[in-house]
Amino acid sequence: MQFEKFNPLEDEMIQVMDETGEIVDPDLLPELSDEELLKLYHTMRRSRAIDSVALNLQRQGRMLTYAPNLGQEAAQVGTGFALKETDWGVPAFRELGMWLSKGWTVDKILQYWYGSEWGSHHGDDIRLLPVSVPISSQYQHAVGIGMATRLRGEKDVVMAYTGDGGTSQGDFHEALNFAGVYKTPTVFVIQNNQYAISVPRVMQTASKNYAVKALAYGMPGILVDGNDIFAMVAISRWAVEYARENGPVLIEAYTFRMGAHTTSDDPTKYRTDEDVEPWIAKDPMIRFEKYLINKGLLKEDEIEPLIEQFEDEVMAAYRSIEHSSDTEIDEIFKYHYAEMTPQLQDQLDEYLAYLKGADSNAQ
Ligand SMILES: Cc1ncc(C[n+]2csc(CCOP(=O)(O)OP(=O)(O)O)c2C)c(N)n1
Repeated sequence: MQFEKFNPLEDEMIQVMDETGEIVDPDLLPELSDEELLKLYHTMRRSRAIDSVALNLQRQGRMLTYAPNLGQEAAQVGTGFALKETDWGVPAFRELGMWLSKGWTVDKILQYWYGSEWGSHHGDDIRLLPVSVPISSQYQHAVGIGMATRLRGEKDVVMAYTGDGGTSQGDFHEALNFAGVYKTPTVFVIQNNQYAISVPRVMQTASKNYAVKALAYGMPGILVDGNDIFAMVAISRWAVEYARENGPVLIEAYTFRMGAHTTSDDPTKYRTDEDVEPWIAKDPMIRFEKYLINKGLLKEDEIEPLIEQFEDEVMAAYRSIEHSSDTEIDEIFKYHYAEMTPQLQDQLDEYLAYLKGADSNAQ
């Protein structure tokens, strides 16, 4: 239970690998086979390939609004990697690396961003909730799932994500409060990427950091370098097992959103090159690549072909879903409950009658 006593009030951040790829805390270096190291790296690279292809497609008018993850790959992949197949992932909307770790396939992810809810239909065997746009509402769902697993006598863990902006929502505090009271098996991850759209961290909270918020709810809160894949894996592994046996944990992954909030946003309106510059050297991918090259698991000249290979794969996945059919109108009503309620059935009937009327008026 080495991190149970971590004191976020001291404002120290856990780091295992520095910006040059050097291991600065060997005691915390997680045990990972060569195969696992490459799996982590490939998942991070695949995530970046999806981002880059999706952004290009959006600019060509072939993709709807897209929320990029550039710079946050270690925070997402490192946390997702720590989950067992039977554990749950409960995302907000910027968790691409975790989605890939949980098995949501590239074609389905693109289908979702392409505007089809069928993209969220990733199969009952994948314990992953769909994207949640109402900020922090998913924290409540995560606590509920955790309570349900305990009522059923199961030992599954639920990992729930929000952003720094999400901590200002009432849902965030309600969820943490009841998780603390009922000791639910929840790992709360705050991806602190320094901005909630245009609102910077200083306008979001007067707390020393986000991890301290855990203390008020009676759970450990740990501040981690979110751009350090090894720190993220080490703390997430510990947190998942702590949550499984004892109760909730909060992790603040300290990172930076290198790109825009979404393709509808222009970050130059609210931040300068000087704000972004220091984070270029902290890039989680470059750091990890330096480590892998030093270890002999990757060669410098293998990186470009790998990027090309992944981007080609993403493009092929996109072609398989481009022009896929639209959601049928009754599907909007059908899936809220296992069976449609009479009220929903009335609303559907009313809408179908309206469509029929509009159609006959047009003739
Ligand atoms: C309840 C609610 N209020 C406002 C919005 C509009 N909105 C969408 S994203 C966002 C900012 C979220 O910031 P943060 O939680 O830091 O996550 P990030 O976008 O940085 O990943 C807001 C305010 C929303 N989706 N839901």
